[in-house]
Amino acid sequence: MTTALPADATAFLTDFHAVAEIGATPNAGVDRQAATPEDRETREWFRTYAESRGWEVRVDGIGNQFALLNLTSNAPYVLLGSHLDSQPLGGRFDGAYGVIAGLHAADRIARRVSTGAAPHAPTYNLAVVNWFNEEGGRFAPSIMGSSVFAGIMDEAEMREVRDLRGISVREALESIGYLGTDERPDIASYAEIHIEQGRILEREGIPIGAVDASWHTQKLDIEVLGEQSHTGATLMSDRHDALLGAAKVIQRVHEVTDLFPPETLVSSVGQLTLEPNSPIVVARRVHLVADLRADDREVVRSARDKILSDIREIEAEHGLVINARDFDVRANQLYPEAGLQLTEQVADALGTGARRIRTMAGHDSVAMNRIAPTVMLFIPSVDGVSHCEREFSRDEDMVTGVEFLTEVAWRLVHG
Ligand code: HGY
Ligand code: MN
Ligand code: MN
Ligand code: MN
Repeated sequence: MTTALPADATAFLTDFHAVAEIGATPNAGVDRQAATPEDRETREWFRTYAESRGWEVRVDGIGNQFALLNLTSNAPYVLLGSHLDSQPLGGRFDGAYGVIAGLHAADRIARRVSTGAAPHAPTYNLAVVNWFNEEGGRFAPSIMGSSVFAGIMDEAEMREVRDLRGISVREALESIGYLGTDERPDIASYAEIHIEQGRILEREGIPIGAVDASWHTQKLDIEVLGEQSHTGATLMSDRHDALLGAAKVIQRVHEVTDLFPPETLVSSVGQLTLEPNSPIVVARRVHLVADLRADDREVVRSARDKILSDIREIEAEHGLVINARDFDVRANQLYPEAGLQLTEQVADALGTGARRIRTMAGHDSVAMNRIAPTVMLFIPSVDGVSHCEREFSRDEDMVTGVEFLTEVAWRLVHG
């Protein structure tokens, strides 16, 4: 007989599984790309949750959505959050877990404050955010909303970024009614909880990860230009085949990665578009994006340099023009020691244990860590998979994470 979960835990799981139904895909994933109708539906869910508790909801100029709880007058906000947008055919936990956990942590704190459980009057107010377009699947670069908020990216410029169909961020946000004008809240500190998307916590049986550093990541945005011609009538010696060139670029990215010790550098080309994309036409143009990541920025830099010099060889061999540019570059960074020690104190208080861990995945905390004291927490991922329908985290780990985030936020609010 399973022991009954506390009411708070049941309430969280009910909300989490309800949101997972929005944009649900056949094999338990979700497809809720930025500024799509599915994204709008989760935003409506977020707004209803907040407004039903009397919290103020704001939307800023790049679609970031905030729920504000005023616990004390004239004070900045402890901000909890993550993102509700997903990858195409993505997982239902990535991002969404952290937003719903943030809302439930805020709800528990609001109830504690209203019942006088606070050791003293809160020092700060509390807010929860659903960041716009963390995933960058539809609109690149990724981590867009929080990077604009942190002043790392320019709002006007990001609003004009277009998807593969030529729709701009501005047009897409207008179409779902989320191109806001509201003032952004002042932030005292930021805390985010997220699935690990790796295997370490699961393998070690530890329920909480304290993120102490993020990997260096960048993309290479590559355009291969050849010459369109007939796949039958054109002599092989006359062909300038952009897709053949692109295939060799993809192979070289992988071969360069293999030059480094295993798992030192990770890379993949996950996006490719082809023109004109006809079976009897030699391709004129291919656009592809290579993702390069390493703990050590020098590894990424030397791999990038090697790939660029190999591209020159492929260009000459096939009579192509290949343009490659650095894109979405995020320097590796450390998370503050104070936040790690706070996490370890909460782990002691709750008896959960925690271990320090680096993140290879990008997160909104990577942007927020540039402007505010930041705490980043992980919960285990089953099999370490993510950005796929198979992504999974266990209810008990999610429940532990919400309780943990609540304690972290409680201490931050009474800082
Ligand atoms: O870049 C990342 O790893 C994140 O999923 N956007
Ligand atoms: Mn994420
Ligand atoms: Mn993701
Ligand atoms: Mn040949």
